[in-house]
Amino acid sequence: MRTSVGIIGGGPAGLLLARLLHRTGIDCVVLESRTRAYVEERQRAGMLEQGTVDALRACGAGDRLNAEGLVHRGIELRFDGERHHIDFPGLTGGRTVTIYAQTEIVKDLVSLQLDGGPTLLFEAQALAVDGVEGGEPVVRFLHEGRERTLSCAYVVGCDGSHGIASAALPAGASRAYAHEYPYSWLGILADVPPSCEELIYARGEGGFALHSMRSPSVSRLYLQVPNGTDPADWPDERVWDELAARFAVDGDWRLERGPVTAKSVTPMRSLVREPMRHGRLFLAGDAAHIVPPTGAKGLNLAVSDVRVLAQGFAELHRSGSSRLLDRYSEVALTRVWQATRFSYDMTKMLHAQPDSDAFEARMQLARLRRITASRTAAAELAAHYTGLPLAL
Ligand code: RFL
Ligand code: PHB
Repeated sequence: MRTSVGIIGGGPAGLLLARLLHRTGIDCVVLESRTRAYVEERQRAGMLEQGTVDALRACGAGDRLNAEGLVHRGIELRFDGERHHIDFPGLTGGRTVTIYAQTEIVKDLVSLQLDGGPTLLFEAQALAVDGVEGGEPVVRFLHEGRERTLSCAYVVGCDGSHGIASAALPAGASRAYAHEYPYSWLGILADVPPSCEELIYARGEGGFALHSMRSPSVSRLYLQVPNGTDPADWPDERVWDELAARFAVDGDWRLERGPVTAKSVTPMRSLVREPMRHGRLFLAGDAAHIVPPTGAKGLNLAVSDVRVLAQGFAELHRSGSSRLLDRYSEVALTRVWQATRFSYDMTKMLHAQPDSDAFEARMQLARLRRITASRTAAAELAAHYTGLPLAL
């Protein structure tokens, strides 16, 4: 097989890139190692920045998003038994965020691609990328029981945090900056209407808790748990009791409980690869960087990466100029480092330190009090949460 842009990974980054390239007349092939059902059901992100929503609409993937997405005008910060609303439009000149599950974005993009879009192969596992420093890199992959090759002008690794594309960067060509956090998130999906209208980020007695949602009838909730936690040690009743304790406030508020339909534990880490390109290989999305989910930035960064890349490829296709493509890593990393810093600060501000450092706990409260007392501090949080502009 031969194509202009070989894309490894059919998650949000790979599928959106394929869609954007297709619309500018550039041919590409997407190789996805899992089945269609698996990628469409994988529970992950839910909070979309305005720019992400705009990008999905602009490429024709906005129909269901417009009908089913829940527009949110802020979040609630909960600590010390108090509730504080952060008003996004008021603090950012009108910006909002939207709840629309990653599973639904993937379904929308897959169905557009299978309906006359570029080739998308499921159960096609990339094994290696060869020749990224030469003129025609080749992706070797396994499909239907045999090894095949895809020759490309360029390869984009959109294969997530456990993919193989980053391994094709020769030692010394790119550096990984990483940070591990001493806690994980236990996430549940529950068939119960959300107990809130906005997301609640709570710094509770026993640690962090987040109340999110997927629809007016489905809630998504997370609890900070120690690294290495086995979800089997958290029967549903224990999860609900702990959530209720961490969300407890002075005054009237109740956490509604319902049947739990999914439960999993995710470790938290930050990682940035710099640069995000070597020769004819580009990395985008989680293949290039990981953020802890506290800032809700992972999917949004994947989308902004591929928007930059798609514009670079479009310029090359149109005019033969690689000016923008050559700036990809620099442009993308400017945004990536800001989101990495924001996610890190949100994480450190809201999670209980396992060694219960009393001084650190007071620092967390001082940060939260500043955000709720100062319009400037709140505006800074709102600007990052709703998404910094993408400077192309
Ligand atoms: P993905 O989604 O991991 O997709 C990578 C795809 O590559 C495939 N693959 C391969 N294909 C072929 N050959 C190989 N050798 C391959 N190896 C892997 C995989 O099967 C997969 O289909 O990466 P992508 O596209 O970069 O998208 C990134 C996002 O998925 C991720 O950043 C977000 O889910 C992070 N995230 C959140 N981001 C937000 O912006 N807002 C949120 O509210 C939010 N909440 C979250 C999150 C992530 C979470 N977890 C589970 C990590 C909440 C959680 C709990
Ligand atoms: C989610 O809805 O899954 C979600 C929302 C906000 C976050 C993380 C996850 O910060």
